[in-house]
Amino acid sequence: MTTITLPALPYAYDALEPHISKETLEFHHDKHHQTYVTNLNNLIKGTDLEGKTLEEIIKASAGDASKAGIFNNAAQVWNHTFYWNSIAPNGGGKPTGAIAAKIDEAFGSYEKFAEEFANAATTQFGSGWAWLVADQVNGKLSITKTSNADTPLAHGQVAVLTIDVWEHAYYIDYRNARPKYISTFLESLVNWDYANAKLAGQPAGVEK
Ligand code: MN3
Repeated sequence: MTTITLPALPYAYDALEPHISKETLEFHHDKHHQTYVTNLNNLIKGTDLEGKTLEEIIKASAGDASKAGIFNNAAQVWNHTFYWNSIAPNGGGKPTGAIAAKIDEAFGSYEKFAEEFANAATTQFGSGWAWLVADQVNGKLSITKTSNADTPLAHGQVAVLTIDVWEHAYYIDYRNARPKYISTFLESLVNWDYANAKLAGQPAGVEK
């Protein structure tokens, strides 16, 4: 039976230094992300969700209290793969491509977008994620934040970009300074090529 697997990081473990260390990526990918994959496979084993795609598992378990453990682990697998692709070496700064115009249209300017995104990521109380999402129908961009494992995929939104604001994402490199991690994400890490691909609906991700 097919199981859910952990995708390799799309770059070397030291590729994001000095912004995100090799040590952080080794813990975050090889330990945290792997644990969600392992837990999910254990939870779906022998159930009707075994053999389904990750997206099918997330949608089938969202909002079902009896499947909360499955949803939490499945969504965390998906969210983390999305996050690895949302960042890249030599990333960050102003967007290029189609998303630049869409951001101006939705927020007024890149600076206004950056301010709102940073604000959402900073004010997500406790563990969670901040997202740039597109409306499934009209494609309009907006910013949202989700708690713990929750994901735009469970709310009919198209994810375009995400930042993980669980403490394990930044504590080794930034200690408690979440705002510094967020500003570094925006200035030096955002993968606008990936965001453009998600916006265009291209299957550029490996989160499936
Ligand atoms: Mn994480």
